[in-house]
Amino acid sequence: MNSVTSMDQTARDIMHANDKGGYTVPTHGLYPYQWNWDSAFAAYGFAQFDVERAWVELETLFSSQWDNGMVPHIIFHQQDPGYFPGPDVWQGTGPLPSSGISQPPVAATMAKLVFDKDPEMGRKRIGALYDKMIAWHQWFMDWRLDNDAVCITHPWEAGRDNAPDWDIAMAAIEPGDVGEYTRRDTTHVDSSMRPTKYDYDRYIWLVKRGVALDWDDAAMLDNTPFRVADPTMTFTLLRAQRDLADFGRMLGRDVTATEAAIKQLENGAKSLWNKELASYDSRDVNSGQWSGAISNASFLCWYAGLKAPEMKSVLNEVMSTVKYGIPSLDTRNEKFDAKRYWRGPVWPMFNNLIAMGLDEMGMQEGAKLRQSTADLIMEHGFSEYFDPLDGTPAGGRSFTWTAAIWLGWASPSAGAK
Ligand code: 2M8
Repeated sequence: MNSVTSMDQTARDIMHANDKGGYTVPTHGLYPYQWNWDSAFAAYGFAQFDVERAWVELETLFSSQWDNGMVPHIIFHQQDPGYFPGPDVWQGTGPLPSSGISQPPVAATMAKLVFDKDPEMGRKRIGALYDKMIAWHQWFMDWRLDNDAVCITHPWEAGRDNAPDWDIAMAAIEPGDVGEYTRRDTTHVDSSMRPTKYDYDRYIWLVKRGVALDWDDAAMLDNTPFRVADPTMTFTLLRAQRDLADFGRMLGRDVTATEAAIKQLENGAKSLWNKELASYDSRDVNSGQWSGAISNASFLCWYAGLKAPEMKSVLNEVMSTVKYGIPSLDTRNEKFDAKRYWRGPVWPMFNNLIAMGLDEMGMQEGAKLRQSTADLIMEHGFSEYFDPLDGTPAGGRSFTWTAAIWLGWASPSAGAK
């Protein structure tokens, strides 16, 4: 067993090794670019020992913002042949080479945690970022709502790429004309831990469609081959709007619009309640069907500031079926696959978000989840994700967000620094 001190040092070493100067890659090889929500977690990790570097991470992320307010999910600062699809496929239309979709907006929430580490420095840095965050959040409100819940237009947008949540919407796509392409991910990681070719054909088809429409929001909304109302997006945006409103009040800004957005998203959360499943769930907008999946995103309700008492027993039931944390899919679901990416494995950064909400609601499960995540990382290392039943590490190794949440939350020394 490793000591806490040596684990803390290893986590810092991983953050340094993945630091490309101004931005951090999730892990070398598999993900050689800057990813949106990975970077927000990286800022949180850096803030534990270098607050200045943490702000730079967020500032670099927002330097990729498009004119329409969108902050892309990947920023291709320099070409790397190890990843597909790269900038030539995506053809983003922003100031830097980028993808054409976004990712769960956790940046404002992570900025708040960074701010708290050094409020004096934070007051100097948050002003410019605040306006950019307002524009980004507004872009979601303008282009992504269905019944006031936030939708995704590509599975990669939710960050839970191959989750069963999208199975119905994916099945409705016929990617006949997708053409030849070569995946790179399966040269880095065993294919049993990654999405299938069926998934990738549809991922690439959707990218090509976006390119053909020049990533124009209105044109994309005109006809929506893939549109799913998603708890990840809805809950993270709701939480981020609350944190942004706090920043706004501190800065003496008018926060009326943000407060209205919070009300709207609270309403949207209601439209994600699947009565039959007795859980928050994803809803396919085109068919109106529920996915029927209790995922780790279902448990972001508390993080979003909702009381959600009815989710407590669901949480305890799901947690009782695994050794570590919260699986990305309820083990009792027939689609549960312990090592396949977002269809079963446990993701430490997701546990961190869920536990933030549990702690804030005064629920004891937050401490339990932190302990189980700490055990998982102590025993099995800093991998991208893990088998929730036995802890087998999966996906990429020396992973930025796992190191970051270790430093900020899971480590027994976190909070004591
Ligand atoms: C995974 O997604 C990328 C595409 O965005 C991929 O598989 O190529 C997801 O786990 C996503 O949530 C994450 O941000 C990204 C980098 O860690 O990898």
